[in-house]
Amino acid sequence: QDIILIGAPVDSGKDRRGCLMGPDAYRTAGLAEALMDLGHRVSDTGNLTPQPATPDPALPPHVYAPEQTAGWTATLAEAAQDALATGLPVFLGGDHSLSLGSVAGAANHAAATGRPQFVLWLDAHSDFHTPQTTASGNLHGTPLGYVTGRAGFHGFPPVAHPVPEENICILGLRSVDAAEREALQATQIRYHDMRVIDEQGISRPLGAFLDHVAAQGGALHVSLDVDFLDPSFAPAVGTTVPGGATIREAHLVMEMICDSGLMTSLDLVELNPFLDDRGRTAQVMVDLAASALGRRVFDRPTMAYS
Ligand code: DIR
Ligand code: MN
Ligand code: MN
Ligand code: MN
Repeated sequence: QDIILIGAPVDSGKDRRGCLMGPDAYRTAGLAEALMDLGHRVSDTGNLTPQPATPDPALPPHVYAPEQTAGWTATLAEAAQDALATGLPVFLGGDHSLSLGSVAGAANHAAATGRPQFVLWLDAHSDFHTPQTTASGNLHGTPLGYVTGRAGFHGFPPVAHPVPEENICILGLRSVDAAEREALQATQIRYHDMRVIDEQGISRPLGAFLDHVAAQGGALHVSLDVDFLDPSFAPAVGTTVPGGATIREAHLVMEMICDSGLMTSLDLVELNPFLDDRGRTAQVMVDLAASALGRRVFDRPTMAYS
């Protein structure tokens, strides 16, 4: 497969800094080499920079850095659409506000090729806010609100092809505020919190969703937030929430995605290398990406985790 690594050092989606170092942490942890070892052709386009954008006075004043994120959204939507014409883009974040652009661009490409767009959201949070409903003012909590076409994103590029709610599956939830929960419950989004995963195993809800995507002939965008994982082995994220996916649950998700053959684009988001412990979170994210793109348990190279 042709894999295109796209550096997206987005750091405007929340006020805690550090995600801008994410792309280089993935490079340092050997992402390109891991994917080449699996037989892929890998290119690295380097890091993008955001288009200039102007602030929109209709946004609530507590929203953090909206014009930077609006600029990133425009840049990333174009980059996603362009890359999908030639391969499978992997967005090296950057915080989760990069997915306003990566998912919107993927949906544009899918529409142009006559396929429905599906999204798998692996996250402790549902990220379904709008600039009007966010209490924190942090736009990394809004990408699913944006790509489903919710109102209130003043100053952001219009969403040409909103992703239908019923085409979205969220796995890993364990931090959803009241406003978001109410909004989510009124939608067709398939969301599964950690309790469901504890009770049923992660393969059941995921398998049902992947079957659905396959039956619809869909394109699948996967968005992997570091905080989907338990902070005991993935500490490098600003919004750790205890009780996350285990390393095996996360690899199983990636292996099932690989087996499905459905993934057309991937985000690796919210890694904050400033908070990491000798690079181990970056390494886990690289290993998960490798599982999604063909690495198997039994031919995993012998690695020394110190
Ligand atoms: C939180 C943060 N729900 C907010 N969201 C995060 O600020 O609205 N998403 N961290 O992954
Ligand atoms: Mn997120
Ligand atoms: Mn999260
Ligand atoms: Mn407006």
